[in-house]
Amino acid sequence: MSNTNKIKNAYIEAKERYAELGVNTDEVLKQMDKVAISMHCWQADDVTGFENPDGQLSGGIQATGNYPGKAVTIDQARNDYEKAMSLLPGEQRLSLHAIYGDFREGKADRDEIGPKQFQSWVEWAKEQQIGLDFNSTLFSHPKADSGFTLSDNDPAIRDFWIEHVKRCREISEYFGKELNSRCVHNIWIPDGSKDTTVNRFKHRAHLKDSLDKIMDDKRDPKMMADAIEAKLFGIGVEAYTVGSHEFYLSYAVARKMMLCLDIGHFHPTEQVSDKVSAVFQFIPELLFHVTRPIRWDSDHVVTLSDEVRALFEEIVWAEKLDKVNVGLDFFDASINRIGAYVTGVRAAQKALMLALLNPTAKLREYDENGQYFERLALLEETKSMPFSAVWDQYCVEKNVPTGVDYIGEIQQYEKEVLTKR
Ligand code: RNT
Ligand code: ZN
Repeated sequence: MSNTNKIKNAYIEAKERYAELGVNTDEVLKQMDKVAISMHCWQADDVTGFENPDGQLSGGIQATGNYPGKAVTIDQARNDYEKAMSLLPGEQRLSLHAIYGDFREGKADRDEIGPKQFQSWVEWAKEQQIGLDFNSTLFSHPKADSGFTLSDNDPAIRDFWIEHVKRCREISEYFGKELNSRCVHNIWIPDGSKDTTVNRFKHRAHLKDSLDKIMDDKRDPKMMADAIEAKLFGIGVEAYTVGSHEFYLSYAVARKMMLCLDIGHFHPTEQVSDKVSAVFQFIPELLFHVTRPIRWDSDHVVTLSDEVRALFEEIVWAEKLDKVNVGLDFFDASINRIGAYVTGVRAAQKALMLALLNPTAKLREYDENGQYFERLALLEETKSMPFSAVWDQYCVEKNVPTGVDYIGEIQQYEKEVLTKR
């Protein structure tokens, strides 16, 4: 029997098993297409970008490892994204950072960039038939050396970064219009300090004021939407982070904006999944940075971990699938970077599929009737349902490798392309 037939047969059996629990797997396969994962551009080159290829990554984040094959030109990076996306089922988008502009025709500082530096990205995205998301880059720059950007005490520094973010919002709107697909623009700043800070209030007041100035510049909400990303701490910024969760949660509620929840940006025992149903009571739309923190915000490649599964379950159970934007955020320089992409995106997609395959109607019924033993037992049993048969079927339908087959494809790409760099 051919492999495709084996997969088909396994799927037919799995479909029956899930149907017994009231789950329609054909519907699940259709729903999978409604969520486009926004693949982050920065895994391909360890967050270096093309503005200054020799530049040092700053801002309390770090890509460790020295695996060969890092993309150093814009063409190499695009090749890598194309390769990764060719091995992924379902819909993708690409999330660009401002430092990934096309500077081949001339440098432009952060307060000078505009659609011009991103025109070739739009052309590329049109060819790929994908949407683009965007991120202001407020790190890896001499004007971030004080450790503060939008919240710096020096008004000249704040103005420089305010202008940068305004330009990034213009670029985001341009992406939305050109690609006919709204662009999500995310703002994360590294601001903070290593040791006890007396002027905590002052810096946060500066940040509030800077954000207000930025948002005064009205953009078409159908073409772009802003999200703000909080953080607990960074390397060298252990004592004080200006853009904390409370700060941005309050700002997002007050100004009716999207909040970005990065799974790595909370205390290690805090469950970000539990925040979904809380925050959605007050904020209509969320962005997630799906990542894998190990002990701290280490940005490991996403795997099918309990927390990632719980996150997607909460989104599905809150019936907010159409109100979430799923971005990824990891940068591991110690392994094949394309392999990192494919493994990470697939893990997020698997978590989504597993959440959709839950017998939610039955579970809700048990929940509401106070049948907690039954709820517990059914949740346990779902863990050993034939999920892989549905996943393989999805990959076959999308014409991408099933199971472990993508490992070989990535090894070949490494041999033919990456090792020649
Ligand atoms: C940093 C934030 C942020 C960055 C990217 C590169 O802790 O998570 O999202 O990882 O902007
Ligand atoms: Zn993040």
